[in-house]
Amino acid sequence: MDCQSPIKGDTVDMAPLIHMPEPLCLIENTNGPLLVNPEALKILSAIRQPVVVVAIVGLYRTGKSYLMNKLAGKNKGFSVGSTVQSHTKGIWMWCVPHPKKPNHTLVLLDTEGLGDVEKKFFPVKKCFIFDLPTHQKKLAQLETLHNDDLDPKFVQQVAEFCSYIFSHSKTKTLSGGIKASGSHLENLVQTYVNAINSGDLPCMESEVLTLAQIKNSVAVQKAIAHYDQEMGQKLQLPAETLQELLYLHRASEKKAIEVFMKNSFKDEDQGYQKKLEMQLAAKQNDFHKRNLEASQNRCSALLEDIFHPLEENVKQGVYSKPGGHRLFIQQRDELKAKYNQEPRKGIQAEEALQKYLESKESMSVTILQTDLALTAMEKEIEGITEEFIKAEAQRLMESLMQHQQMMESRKIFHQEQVRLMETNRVYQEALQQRVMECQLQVLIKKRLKSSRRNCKLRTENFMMNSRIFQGMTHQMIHASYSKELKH
Ligand SMILES: Nc1nc2c(ncn2[C@@H]2O[C@H](COP(=O)(O)OP(=O)(O)O)[C@@H](O)[C@H]2O)c(=O)[nH]1
Ligand SMILES: [Mg+2]
Repeated sequence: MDCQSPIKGDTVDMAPLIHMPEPLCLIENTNGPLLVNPEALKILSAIRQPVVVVAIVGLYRTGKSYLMNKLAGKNKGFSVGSTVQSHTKGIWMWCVPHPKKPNHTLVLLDTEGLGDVEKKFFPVKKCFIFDLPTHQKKLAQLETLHNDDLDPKFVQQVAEFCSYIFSHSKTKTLSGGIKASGSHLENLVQTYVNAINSGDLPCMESEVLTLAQIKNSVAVQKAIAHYDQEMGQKLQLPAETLQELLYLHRASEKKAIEVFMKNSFKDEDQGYQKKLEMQLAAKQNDFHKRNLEASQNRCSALLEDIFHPLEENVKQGVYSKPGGHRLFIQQRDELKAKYNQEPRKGIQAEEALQKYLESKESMSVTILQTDLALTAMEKEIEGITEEFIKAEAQRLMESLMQHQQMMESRKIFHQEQVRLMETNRVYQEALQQRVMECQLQVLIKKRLKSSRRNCKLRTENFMMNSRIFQGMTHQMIHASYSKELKH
C-alpha cells in the first residue's frame, strides 16, 4: 500500500517527542459526564508540531477502526471487530508522524460508532467504494491478513483512500489562520468536553476565543512569573536609589513582555498585553512600597544600633554637667557620621535620620537646660569662693602683719633683755670690784692698825686719806643701787 511506505520509515520521520505505540482513550463516554483522559492530554500538550486531525464517524462495525489502522500504517492498533465490546467507549486517539508532511503530526480519532450522523456533520462529501476485502470466510480474521491475502482491488482502494486523506486533510487551523499544535488541541478537548458536560453546544468561534483566553491567561501568568523571578534575583531591598529600582523594573518588564509575546495567542486589540502591563505596573508599585519599608526598617535598626551608646550615656547622666551639651552634640555628630557611612540604607536614609534627631530634640533641650543651670551654679560657687579667698587673704595679711609686729616687739624685747643682761654683767663686775675693794680696805685697816705705833704722823695722814676714799666709795654704791631699782 502506498500509504504504508512512509510510515514504515517511522524511525526516520518520527519526532522524538511523540511515542505512541498504540492508541489511547482520549474521551471516555460513561453513563455520566464525559471524562477526559489526562494521560492522553499530556501527550497532546507535548506536541509542538502543527497537527492534522483525522476523525472517523459512522455506524457500528462498518470497518472504521480497520481503516484508521491503515491510516496509521499499522495492521493493529485501534480495536477491530468483536474486541470493541471489551474496550472503553468514547473517542480513541493515536498520534503518529504525518507520512506525507514532514514535521507534522497526524492525530487519528476513532469513535466507537454513532447512529445516523452523516446528514448532520458533512456538507461536502467524497465517496470511496470498497470491494470485498477477501473471501467471505476470511473476513473475520481481516486484521491479521497481509496484502497478499487480500483482494488487490481492495488493497488498491485502501491505498487511494489513504493517499487522498493524507493529501487533502489540512493542517488543523483555528479561525484567524492560526495553525494549531498539540497543546491547542489539548485546550480544545477540555473546552469541548466542559461545554458538552454543562449542556452547551460547542461553537467553533467561541472555542477559539476560549482558547485564546486560556492561552493568553497562561501567557500573562508566565510573563508575571518571569518578572517576579528576574526581580527576585536581581533586586536587593532596599535599593540604594530609586533609579536602581526603576532600571531593574524596566529591564524585567521588557523581558516579561517578550515572554508574553512568545506565548500569547490571538491577543485581539492587545487586551491581554494591556492587562499584563497593568499587573506589572501594580507590581512596580508594590516593589516601591516594599523598598520603602525595607529602607525604613534598615535605617531604624541602624539608628537604634548606632545611637544606643549616646542614649545610654544620657540615661546614665554623662551629659548632666556643665559643658555636657557640647559633649552631647559632639558625640551625636560623630555617630551621625558613622550612620552616614553605612551602605545600602536606601531612599529613607536621610529622612529616617532627621526624624530620629527630631524625636531626640527634647532630650537635647533638656541636656542644654541642665548644662546651663549647672554652669550658672558653678559660676556662683566660683564667685563665692573668690570672695572667701579675698577675705581669707585679708585675714591672713592682717595676721601676718600682727605676727610681724609681734616679731618686732619680740626683737625689741630681746634686745632689751640683752641690754639688761649686759647691765647686770656690769653690775656684777662692779659688785665684785666693790667686794674686792672692801676686802682690800679690811686688809689695809689691819695693816694700818699694826703700823699705828710706828708712825703717828703717817697714821694721821693715812687716816685722813682713808676717810676721803671711804666717802667716794659710798657715793658709788649709792649711785649703782639707785640704778638697779630703776630697772
Ligand atoms: N466486508 C467488510 N468487512 C470489513 C471491512 N473492514 C473491516 N471489516 C470487518 O468488519 C468488522 C468490523 O470492523 P471494525 O473496523 O471493527 O468496524 P467498526 O466497528 O466500524 O470500527 C471486523 O470484523 C472487520 O474485519 C470491509 O471493508 N469489508
Ligand atoms: Mg471501531
